[in-house]
Amino acid sequence: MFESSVFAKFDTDGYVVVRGLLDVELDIAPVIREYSAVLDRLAGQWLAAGRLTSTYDDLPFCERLLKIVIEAEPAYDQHFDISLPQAGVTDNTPIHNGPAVFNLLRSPRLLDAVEQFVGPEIYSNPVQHTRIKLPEHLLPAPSRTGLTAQVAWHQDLGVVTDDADNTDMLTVWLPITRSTLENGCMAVIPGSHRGDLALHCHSPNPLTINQVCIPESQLTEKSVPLPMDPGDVLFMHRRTQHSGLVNHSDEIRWSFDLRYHPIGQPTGRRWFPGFVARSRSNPPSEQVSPEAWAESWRRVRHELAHSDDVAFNRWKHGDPRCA
Ligand SMILES: O=C(O)CCC(=O)C(=O)O
Ligand SMILES: [Fe+2]
Repeated sequence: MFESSVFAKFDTDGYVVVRGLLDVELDIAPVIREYSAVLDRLAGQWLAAGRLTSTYDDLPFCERLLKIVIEAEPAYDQHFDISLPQAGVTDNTPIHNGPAVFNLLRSPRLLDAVEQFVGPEIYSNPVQHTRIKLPEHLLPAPSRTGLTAQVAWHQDLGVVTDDADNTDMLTVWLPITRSTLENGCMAVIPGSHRGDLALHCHSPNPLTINQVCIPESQLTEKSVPLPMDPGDVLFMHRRTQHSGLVNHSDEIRWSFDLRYHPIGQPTGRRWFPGFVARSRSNPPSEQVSPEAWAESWRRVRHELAHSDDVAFNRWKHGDPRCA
């Protein structure tokens, strides 16, 4: 059980970092191994397509990815992400839903912690990503997205549809590599969760707190950067204002962001598949099969590929307030 100071910090500031919560060997190392295999496959394909001169298979994951992206300039983020994009999905849209990722989402260490925030009936919300960010000065333009570059100020409640306004959604952010002030750690505005949901606009990033409502200088002034090491976990309220800083370093900054809430509450992204991560009242309802989880994403991919694009958020393009 966490000490009461953890919840006091969360209630007052809208976030709390718990150090060393995860087991690096059990929770994180298998994910890196799994992604190394993904990169191995991609490197082979890009070599065969003449985009690479070598597969660089003697390098560890981060150094290898860096070399490959600089040389081949691929749109690499979607090959690694654990969710689908919000538009343009086809039957061939890449997505990675491997067993090591599934085990991370269901890590008993993680769920024991989440349970203390959201209770014993835990749903894994499908708003989930991995962000593998290259140094921004080395990031080729075709590879630059919200998953690979800085993330502007926003509230996570702003990225879901309004049916989830009362969902007790908890954001869980965890680094796979160390995240530092220099390489673009997370930054938060303490206490901002006590305010309302601010107007979000579609630029400069998709879904950014409107600069007229809250000027960026005001956010930056109150911003608290959160350097974290692998094993540390950040828990964040759905209205906490936060951003992912620019990676000014020469190293990769890699993280996962996940969300959980009580079973039965709207996810705010109804087209995507979540799952029962833990149910103390009905254990057989828990999703325990990594294959079934991966299959649920493939099924949705197929459905979206054969239907019109659906609206994923509450903010309209061209809102006059965003001009
Ligand atoms: O990792 C980042 O840069 C941003 C992540 C984020 O916005 C989140 O976890 O909600
Ligand atoms: Fe966020």
